Amino acid sequence: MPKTSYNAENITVLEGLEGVKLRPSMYIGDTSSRGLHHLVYEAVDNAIDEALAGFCKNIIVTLNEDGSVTVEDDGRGIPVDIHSVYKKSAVELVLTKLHAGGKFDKKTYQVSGGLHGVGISVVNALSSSLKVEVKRNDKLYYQEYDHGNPKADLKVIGKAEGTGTKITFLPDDKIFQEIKFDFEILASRLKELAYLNSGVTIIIKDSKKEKKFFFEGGIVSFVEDINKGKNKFHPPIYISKKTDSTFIEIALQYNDTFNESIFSFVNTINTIEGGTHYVGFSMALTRAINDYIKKNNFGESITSDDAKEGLAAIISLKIPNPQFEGQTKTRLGNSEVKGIVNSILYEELSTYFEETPQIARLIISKCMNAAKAREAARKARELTRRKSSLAGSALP
Ligand code: 0RA
Repeated sequence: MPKTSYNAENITVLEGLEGVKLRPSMYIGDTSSRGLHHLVYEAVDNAIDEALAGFCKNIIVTLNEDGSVTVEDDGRGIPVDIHSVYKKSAVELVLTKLHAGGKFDKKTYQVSGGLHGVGISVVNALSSSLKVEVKRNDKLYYQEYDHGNPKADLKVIGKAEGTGTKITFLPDDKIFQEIKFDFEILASRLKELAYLNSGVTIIIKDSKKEKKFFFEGGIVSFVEDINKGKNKFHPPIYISKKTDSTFIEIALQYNDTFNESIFSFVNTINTIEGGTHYVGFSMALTRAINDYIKKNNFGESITSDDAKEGLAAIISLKIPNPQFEGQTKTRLGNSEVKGIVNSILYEELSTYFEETPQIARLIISKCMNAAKAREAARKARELTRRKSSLAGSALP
């Protein structure tokens, strides 16, 4: 029964986590393996936020023998001071209150990379046990939770060097269909995060193996890796633009295959269904190439499919209010983004073509070959159709 003595804040705190337990899918998508792994991403996102703010260099994810996971970072450490209204440590508020990030120093585009961005309290609510250690003020602080409920207040348990946060949690087997983590699933997402946050080292390990991801070159390294072992036409082209609230980065490099390998991310979320940023990218690429063809009287114009043949590219955006649409909420809907990406890429690419005509010619002849092949394939198809329609009457 609800107690009438609770004030408004208390109710938010208490009901917050109960709501998460009642409807976990609303917060983490589902309670299958996908949702389970999302717990780790949510915990890692908090560390990534510290890295984006410039305070964290290393993140270590450990899959423990008992089935729990530890996420450790060398950021500032979750604040430990007692909140004047709640009379609880900031650590406890961050772990028990939805959206209690309290990071007022964050730039607007530095929104959480988590699919839902709900914070570490959701991980706590969905864990049968969670332990947090914070290194701050040369002290080591500790607190433990049981199904999201603190077993005791945060307390000092020793001295510490440096700063950081270490969270160990065991997912609740009453909530998740299975609670076994897959090393490779986690590793591939952590690798992606390391590409998208250059300079941050992310390690994943269990009792048998360890993988370390660090990419000084960020998305340029990403493109280089996609093109590893393939013939390249030019060094990767890197374009970046920062405005007040948005940050756009694009890396691209053509190879001699016929496949398109374009990956797009918004606030580190892989937008596999594409969206306005991808449309803007395609438009700018095609327009810059067609302009160059026309200007130099090279011949017929190409289509956007021709422009993307043999192209490896990463589009990474950091924007304040992403609108995710589609079946899996991985298509960017923000209409303004199309024009922004289109104009930035068009301008930068046109300049690049002007400044490096030898590379421009290589890229353009590759695209014009794609156009020729497409035209030849169309003609061949038409010819076969004509033949088979003539032969059709002769069928038994
Ligand atoms: C609130 C405020 C500050 C940092 C954090 C939370 C924080 C949370 C997590 C979760 C995992 N690792 C974390 N690291 C930091 C800002 C602290 C300050 O102003 O000193």
